[in-house]
Amino acid sequence: MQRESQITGTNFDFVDAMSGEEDFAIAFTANVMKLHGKSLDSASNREKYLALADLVRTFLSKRLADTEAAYRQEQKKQVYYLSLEFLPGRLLAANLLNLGLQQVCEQGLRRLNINLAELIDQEEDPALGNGGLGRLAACYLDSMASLGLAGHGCGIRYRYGLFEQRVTDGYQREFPDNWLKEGRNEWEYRRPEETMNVRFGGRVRTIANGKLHFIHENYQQISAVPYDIPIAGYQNEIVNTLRLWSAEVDVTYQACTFDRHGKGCINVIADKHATESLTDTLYPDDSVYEGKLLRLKQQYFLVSASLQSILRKHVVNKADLRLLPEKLSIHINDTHPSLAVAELMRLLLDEYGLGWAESWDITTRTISYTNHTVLPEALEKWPIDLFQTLLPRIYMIVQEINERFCRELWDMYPGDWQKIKAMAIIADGTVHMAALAIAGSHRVNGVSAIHTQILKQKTMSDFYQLTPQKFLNITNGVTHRRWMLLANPDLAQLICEAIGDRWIANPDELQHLLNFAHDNSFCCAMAKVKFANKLRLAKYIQAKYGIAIDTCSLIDSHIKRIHAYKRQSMNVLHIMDLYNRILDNPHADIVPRTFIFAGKAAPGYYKAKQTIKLIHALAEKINHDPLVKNRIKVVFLQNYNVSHAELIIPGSDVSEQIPTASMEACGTGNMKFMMNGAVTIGTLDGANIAIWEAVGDDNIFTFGLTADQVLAYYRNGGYNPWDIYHQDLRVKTVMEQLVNGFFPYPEEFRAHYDAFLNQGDHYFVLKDFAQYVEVQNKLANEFINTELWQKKCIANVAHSGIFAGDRAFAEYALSVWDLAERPPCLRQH
Ligand code: NTF
Repeated sequence: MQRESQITGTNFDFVDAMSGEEDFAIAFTANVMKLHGKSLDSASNREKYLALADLVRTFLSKRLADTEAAYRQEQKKQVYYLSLEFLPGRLLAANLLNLGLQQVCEQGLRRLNINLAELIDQEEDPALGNGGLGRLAACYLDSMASLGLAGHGCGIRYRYGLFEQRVTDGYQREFPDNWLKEGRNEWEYRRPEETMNVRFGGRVRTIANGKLHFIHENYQQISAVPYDIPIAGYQNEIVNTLRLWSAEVDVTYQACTFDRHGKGCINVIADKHATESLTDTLYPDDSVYEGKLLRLKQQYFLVSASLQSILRKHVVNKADLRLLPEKLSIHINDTHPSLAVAELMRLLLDEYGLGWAESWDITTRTISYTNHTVLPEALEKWPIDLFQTLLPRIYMIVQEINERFCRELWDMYPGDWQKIKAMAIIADGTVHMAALAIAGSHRVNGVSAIHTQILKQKTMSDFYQLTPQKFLNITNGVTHRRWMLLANPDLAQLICEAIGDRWIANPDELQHLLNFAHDNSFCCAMAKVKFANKLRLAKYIQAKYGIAIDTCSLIDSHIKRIHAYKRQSMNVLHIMDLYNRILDNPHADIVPRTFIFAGKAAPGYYKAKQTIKLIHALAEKINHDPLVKNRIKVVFLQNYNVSHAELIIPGSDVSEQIPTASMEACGTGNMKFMMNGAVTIGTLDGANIAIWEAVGDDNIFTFGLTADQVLAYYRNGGYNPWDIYHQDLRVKTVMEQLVNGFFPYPEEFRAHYDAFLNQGDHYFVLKDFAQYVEVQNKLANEFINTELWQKKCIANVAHSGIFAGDRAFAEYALSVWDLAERPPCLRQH
């Protein structure tokens, strides 16, 4: 009772606090009847969930309308965050928390003998993103609303989300993620009256009568229908929107022609489905660019529909277009929406009749860009012919931008063709999207200090030299409301009891927890919370996979996309080595460990899929070996999503963050583990470095090559992994085990073996292996000293304040979007 009122408060406007639960129960029962024509007794949990979500939506609706009206009246500067991906996670629990309804709802349902947690479990977890980039976008939406800033997401309403992963015999299989089974999502508002039309293909005719006019003809026009998902701020009455666009064709007025084949309306309907397939699926590649026509089409569809509707709203409000940069900001999340630069130019030039210089000035002052990766395979470069055929007018504009840009470069660097070519937006038969994004933005940011440094010194060094004032770093942040209050309510409660609840509004206050590092009763209570979370996780694993895990064991989790640079395979090699130590000495004193893996591999990424197979082969071998005596368990959780992360992170002791240094732009899982008291084992890359700086050497386990060392190796042609093979018996043994029948699949892991030994070990797994094993041993020894370990956990939570999304977002507000008001969490600094 006390706990809930402390961390959620109650803000239920149509009932007073005393009778709230009862009225809630009545309203809920009536809603089940209204929605399903059923009494509560005969309604299924899914039906109850839908009725509850619908009830909660009524609270959101009013606030959504009020927020919109208030913004209009105050003429507040708006931010539009354009992203091809959003991973919002389940919304019911988040909305209850943010609306302050958690307590009244939980208790009202309890009166009806309904367990809220069971209804929460009925919600689909929308998988409209691949991983970190999409989840970050969702965290920022939460922060924008919670800080009371007018920030909205613009994305695509994919009919099917990221594929559902099922593993059979260790092999990943993909199934469509049919998240809109019922045809709609319970949170969204369809707004057909705000439909925009997006044009593809055709040709452009130029007419010169005093001024040049560009007539776009013979194009295919596709309707973009917006669906708005309300995003509630944390107990502040604000509700912003996430606007998702869907490709739709209205055939009501389309005559069916009955030709001699007698097909009639069949053709019309078939065409409708073909056109609408534009927004059917999310591309499942993470950090890899897929040069497919449909992807470019999706990018333009999102950008064009969003910008048309943003400009229309601006003009309807009778605002001057020249004031656009003062009235709104358009942010592009990685290069995927960078067509926004050309589309904004098109709208200003062709639709609103402005001149080039003025349009360019408005565009560059309105748009800003975040880069999220330096991996070359993720850099988008579209072939000219494909680009030009699909977007003829946009291509003309990109050509003009490129010409003017190159002229400027020529003035700066006369004769330096090589430099100009390296920076050109159109070069080598392709359109370079990152170059377009940089040229068209007034701010370009990286997502961690080291990543920004690599952008400045390497990946974008020419651009940095040209316009250093554009570049800045904003280290990512995540919402502690979802990742602490919702995912780990017992920890949140414990913290409130110790230091009060001000940390919820200002996570820097978590520092006060350091005063409790020597307080036995607090340390005990914290250990108890962790144990309860481990138990919850263990129960899930037992129920789902029939694997019993030891809740006293060290739970070590590696959960993220499966990718060679994230080095799940190095984790596997360490577990093999640990196992070998038991085989060599069955009585070896080994700290009991549970290794948890979860993550999807891109369907076309053979080696990543084989890593999943390898993890399963290892689990099969170890989990059933009587010699191991349950001292090691390996578990792979299928179909990793936001909800799984909410379960695994609070129940973990150790957070695996072991990418090849220089490759992980930032990482955000690392922050979520940290704020839940897990200790990081990590390389000095991305935000791991910031975590290390925050917690100090004693509270993190770092190892391996630094980014500078890795980059130096690349410059000098790599290293020879066979040297390590010959020097380190442990490495030799695990390498041989990949191919010598140790696993009952002799040729299955040949690709891994070859990548490590015969192809130069591009990700430096063998190079970092010895140090990794060493810190793993150190970590296990420190884990058994529970007092010492508890202090590490506290230090991690206490120093996690700077990784709150509110801090990151506030930095954007101040340094990128130039929002007039200072967000509250920056006011005190
Ligand atoms: C990801 N980038 C990075 O790989 C992560 O390190 C980072 O934490 C997140 O972005 C969020 O910034 C991508 O997913 C992409 F698409 F850019 F490759």
